[in-house]
Amino acid sequence: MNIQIDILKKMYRLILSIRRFEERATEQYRLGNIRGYLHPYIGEEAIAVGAITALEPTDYITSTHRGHGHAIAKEHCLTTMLAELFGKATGYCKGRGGSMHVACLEQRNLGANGIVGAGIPIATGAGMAIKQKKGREVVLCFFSDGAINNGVFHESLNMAAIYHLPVIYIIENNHYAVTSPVEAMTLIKDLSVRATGYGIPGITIDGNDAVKVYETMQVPISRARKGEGPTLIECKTYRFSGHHVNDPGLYMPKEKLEYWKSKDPLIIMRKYLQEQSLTDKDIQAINAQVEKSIDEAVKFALESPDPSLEEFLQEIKPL
Ligand SMILES: Cc1ncc(C[n+]2csc(CCOP(=O)(O)OP(=O)(O)O)c2C)c(N)n1
Ligand SMILES: [Mg+2]
Repeated sequence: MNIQIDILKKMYRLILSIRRFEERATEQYRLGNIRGYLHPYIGEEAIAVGAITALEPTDYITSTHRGHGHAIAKEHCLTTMLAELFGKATGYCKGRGGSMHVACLEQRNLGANGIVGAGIPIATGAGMAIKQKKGREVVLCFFSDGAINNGVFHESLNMAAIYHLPVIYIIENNHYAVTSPVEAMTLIKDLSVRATGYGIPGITIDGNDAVKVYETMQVPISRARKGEGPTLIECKTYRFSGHHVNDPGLYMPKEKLEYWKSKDPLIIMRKYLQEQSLTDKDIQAINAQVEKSIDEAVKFALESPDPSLEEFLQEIKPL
């Protein structure tokens, strides 16, 4: 491993921020302060954090219905995000989007998306725009195993391949699409073998190890910046709970869940920090910083105003 300690500390802070943000958001959901759906990313945090930390701030991402982790890894403001989940006027989308539609063009997040697979053509289009403008940015496109059997997956990857677009497609294989196990939905074991069908590189890695994800990103990012085209990366992982906060996940075998929990991205990241001689005190200082920012986010979201009806209607433009 050849990563600076500051990057390791940043990745630990981001993984913990996602974890605590979602734990606190779930509490607020149970209290009735967040409505609709909430899809936790807990257990999968190393993918967003490892992959996005390898980017430059001017690079783009597309996200999914399970998108809090991507936004937090892109250093979105936790208070503005939680306010959006609460549907408050102070949220990223003025409370119009909620959990599944956090987007921030300034921070180059082209959006979470409630439609499975819909980020794939958006990322591909963004890659085409970058190519037309002769830019050097890259696009990271996140989606899970359920999206790979959608038609847009095939169409987009083939198009990105033939035009050598600067897009990196990341399959967060958490082994389920709602209750459907991935083994029942495709006969291939490593989902990255699909890359062969498009003539592009495909890589399968452990998605619970943020350092491994970060390191794996280096070659695909440099290829994309040089105009050498897209890469497909499968990150194997597992969600630590059901599909959303109201799904008890009874179909998830206990032994499998325990196995993946023993590979908790936080445990793995703490080990890396300890190997670099970071003391418990140093780690506790990061923990305290994260806790403080989430306390502030909860307070801000609770105290923020709802969107006013007048302002709401101003944004609806007649045809
Ligand atoms: C096009 C489309 N089909 C179906 C749904 C309903 N739906 C919501 S989430 C989901 C499962 C998605 O599974 P996956 O892509 O593996 O993402 P994960 O939930 O595992 O992150 C489905 C089928 C939808 N939102 N959009
Ligand atoms: Mg899935």
